[in-house]
Amino acid sequence: MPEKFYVTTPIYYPSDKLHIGHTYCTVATDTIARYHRLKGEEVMFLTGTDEHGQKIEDKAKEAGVTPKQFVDNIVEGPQGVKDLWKLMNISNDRFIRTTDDYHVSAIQKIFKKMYDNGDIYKGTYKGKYCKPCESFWTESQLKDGCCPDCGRPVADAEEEAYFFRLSKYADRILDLLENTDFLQPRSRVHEMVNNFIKPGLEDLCVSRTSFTWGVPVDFDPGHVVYVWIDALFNYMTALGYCNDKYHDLDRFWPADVHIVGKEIVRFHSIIWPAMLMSLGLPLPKHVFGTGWLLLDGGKMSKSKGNVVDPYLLAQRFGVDALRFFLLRAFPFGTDGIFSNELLIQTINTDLANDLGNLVSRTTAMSGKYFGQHLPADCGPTEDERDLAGMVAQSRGTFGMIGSFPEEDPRKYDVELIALAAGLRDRYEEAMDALAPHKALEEVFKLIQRANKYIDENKPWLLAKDEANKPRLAHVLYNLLECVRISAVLLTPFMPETCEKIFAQIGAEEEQRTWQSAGAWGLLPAGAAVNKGENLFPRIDMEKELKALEELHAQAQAAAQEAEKAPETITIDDFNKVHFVTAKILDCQPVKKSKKLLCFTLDCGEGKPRQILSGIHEYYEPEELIGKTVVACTNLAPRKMMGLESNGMLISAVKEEPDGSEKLHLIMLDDKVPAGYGLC
Ligand code: ME8
Repeated sequence: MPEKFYVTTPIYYPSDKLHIGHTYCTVATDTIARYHRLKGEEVMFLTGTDEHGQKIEDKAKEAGVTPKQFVDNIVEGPQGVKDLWKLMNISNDRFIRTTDDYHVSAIQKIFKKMYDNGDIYKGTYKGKYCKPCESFWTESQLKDGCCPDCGRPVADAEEEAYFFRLSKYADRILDLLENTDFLQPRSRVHEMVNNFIKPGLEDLCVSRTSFTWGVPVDFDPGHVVYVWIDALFNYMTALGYCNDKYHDLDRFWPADVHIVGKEIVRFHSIIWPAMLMSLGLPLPKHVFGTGWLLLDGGKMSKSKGNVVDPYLLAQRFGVDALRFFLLRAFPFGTDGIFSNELLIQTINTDLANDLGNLVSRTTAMSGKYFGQHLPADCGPTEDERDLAGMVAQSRGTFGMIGSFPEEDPRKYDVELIALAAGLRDRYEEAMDALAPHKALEEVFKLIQRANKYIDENKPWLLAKDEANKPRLAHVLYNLLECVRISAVLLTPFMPETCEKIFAQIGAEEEQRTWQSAGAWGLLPAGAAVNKGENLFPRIDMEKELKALEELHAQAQAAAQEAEKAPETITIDDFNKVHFVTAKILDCQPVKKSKKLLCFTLDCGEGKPRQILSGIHEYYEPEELIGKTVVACTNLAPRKMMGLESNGMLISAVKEEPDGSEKLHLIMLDDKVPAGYGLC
């Protein structure tokens, strides 16, 4: 049975198009998944989208579509989440959407299980709420009175809600974080312990009544499950926990590692294990918190207008160059500062100068001096094989690499071969420690050493004398082997480029495997070598920066334009909406709701009409009775808090700086009779 490996990305919140920061995390996870597949393991790589919550409900409302239509467009639509992962060559085995039926009903069962075992109970929530983050906070958790995650203002919140007994698990969580390697890198442990556990873990509010776009609590209508419970369990429902759609739970749970951004480490390393403990389920083996890609010193966000578009970069530089850059330029686990200069510089230095040059010089010289095939006897000598074997056996620590007189060029061979033979082990160690940047560093040490080897051996001089041809062939063979081993190990990072390299050096399937990367001399000496296209042409930094700046400005202008100008509709579209004048006959607060008022209206229809409106924060019911307002009467009926609403009252909306909205009911002169249409 092959070893199994289960790895996940966070499931993305489809409130906007994804940017390079999201792409970073998914590309990293994809590379880790591909690495384990390369080693012959059975891999489950899960990604997906986290589609519930108030922010989505609000955005959908703003866009004039249902929440499901809204998320469908961002997840499945053009340049949506799935499109982006396809473009970036993401090899996920499964994609979960939290609106999938099997997940929704699984979450209901999970919530009920925790309710039945006493870990979820009903109470009243009083505290602070950050709407953009959908997070509740206690006063003591706020930073300068604002949300400790995003720094934005929070609002007072009070509602009847269900709570999860997080406090009960505080000691076990502390032990898990401090005494095991569950959470990585280690620096994240101190953050969690000092910021969240030491101040005291309070029970967590896990249901909402202030909006409806969520998984309904099936035994208490009006409550929806807190979006983080819904989201975290995706890692298990996507394997079949509490549903019949999938059946891989025994095979893949517990997960080997959840890769997550640093701001959601809290959810994954405190709340998630506590809920699993409550249900008696095994914990994931590791949670790894990555850093952020920052821009201009801050996090990328649509509202700051500083997002970097992965589509644009992939189109200009190629998918593999972009994938490579993300993992080469930023140590995994710490923040990195993205810039176009750094991107171009990384491509020019590592891919054009080092890798691209090595491949093109090696294949070009093989073609020029020997035609398509090197002579059959140019492969490794017995001594070289022994040396490589010893290096591999000692897992790269073998130090004695023979001594040759100063003028003997074989000293270069020995150095090169020793470096290549120990590479796979050093690479493996780095990848297993979730340090892909270190793995790349090791591969590039060989690539740079091989380029130096060309300069040391000067093949162009060797080619001048027929007597040196065997040496020349051996030098080229050694270079091809370095290219082959490097390409095997770069495959998880740049799958398409490595395919091209294998084709250029004539490496067959069995010379592309993990096993083959640990052995020297596997490429047949007479393999068919073909100089192909230049893999990474050098980029003119100045010109490219200018072009990117222009494209970015154009894209921003187009986005601003689109935001300013709402989609136009025809007069026929407009006429579809029935606005009428309405007299308020009665108005009552809705039980258990802070926001809703229930109106009885005369719309000139011969019988009263009931409409619910979320304006209790702004008006007392009695001040509205007798007023004349505007109602839309042909909206599909909708149930809220158990009551049917048959239309909508029209208000003016003002967005406040903290993201909340203020509504002013549109009122008409009371002399206007009820039931008049508006045109
Ligand atoms: O957090 N640099 O979704 P999300 C690096 N739905 N990583 C970044 C980034 C940046 N500039 N911006 C975002 C959620 N990310 C939840 C997850 S999992 C059960 C639920 C990362 O779409 C961010 O850190 O807001 C997070 O790990 C991921 O993108 C998804 O963010």
